[in-house]
Amino acid sequence: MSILYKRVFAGSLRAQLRGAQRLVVSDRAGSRNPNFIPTRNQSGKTYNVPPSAEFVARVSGIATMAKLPYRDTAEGLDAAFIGVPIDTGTSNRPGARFGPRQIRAESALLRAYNSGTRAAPYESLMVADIGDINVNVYDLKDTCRRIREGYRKIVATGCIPLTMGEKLNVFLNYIDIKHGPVGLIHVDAHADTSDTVLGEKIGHGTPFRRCVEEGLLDCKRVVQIGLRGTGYSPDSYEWSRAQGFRVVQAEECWFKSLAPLMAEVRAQMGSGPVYLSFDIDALDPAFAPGTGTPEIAGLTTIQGVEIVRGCRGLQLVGCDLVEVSPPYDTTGIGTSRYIRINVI
Ligand SMILES: [Mn+2]
Repeated sequence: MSILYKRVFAGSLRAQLRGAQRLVVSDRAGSRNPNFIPTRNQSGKTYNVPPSAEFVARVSGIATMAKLPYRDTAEGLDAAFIGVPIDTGTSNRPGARFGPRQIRAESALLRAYNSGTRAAPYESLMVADIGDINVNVYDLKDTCRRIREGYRKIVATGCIPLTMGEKLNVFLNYIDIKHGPVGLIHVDAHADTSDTVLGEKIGHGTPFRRCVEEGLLDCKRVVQIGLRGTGYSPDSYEWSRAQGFRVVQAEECWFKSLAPLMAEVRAQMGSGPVYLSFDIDALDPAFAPGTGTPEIAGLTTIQGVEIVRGCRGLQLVGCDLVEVSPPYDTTGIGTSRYIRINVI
């Protein structure tokens, strides 16, 4: 062990121990890079870094997302995890209201660096967990109002929301306030473009129809990937194509890498603002059974990761990963939640 390494390691360990004493997290507590000074350029603040499980037991502390600090405001953050624990809009099996809480619990397994991509998110972004929208489990319309109110405040700070919850069109409402119509990368087994379901305009099968009606999407910069299964007509995706969306059905994804597709998607999105909406049921239920409307013959986990990595370089203004329903993940190892937190 070199003297330099000893010094660095000792410094890191002291930081780790400070984190350990506080049990939740400490700024810089996870850094192992001797030259890393985690300051945020805009504000001069240090970055939030989760404590490394080498020094702070994963099972200790409060179960925030990725063991990041909890903040009650998005002020000063570049990005923030936020939960929308609701499943009142589901058409089939409920349970997604438990998704955000369970994902947070299982996110304790995340580490600070990705060895495959060399990604080091805590060295370039100020991130925290800002808790949940206080939803109304009895009233979906009131929940949408509460989401709008909450997200407007987040957007006003310049923070990018990383949402966990149920899919609703309201997430794109807030983005429109700041950016105008956005490009959309929608990864899902379902197009979610129904007009009404049981006479209702708001549900988890209608969000992108509403988004188009409200002018929230730059329709030439919309792609839907992984669509499959039975529908209400021979071509369930006709309406999407008529709007100018690119539709990539699951059959086009079978047996192949999606890296070439994502190169085309990046060209389609260009330099404009893009929203990424990832429904966990895009993945095959063999990988992610914990969801309300599973469809067979879906994407693999590898393809899911290729899609996320293929978004590198885009101007992402918001992301969500939705429809995780822990009660249907009976494997006991939290497969779908684990996949989800890694995708995030
Ligand atoms: Mn879906």
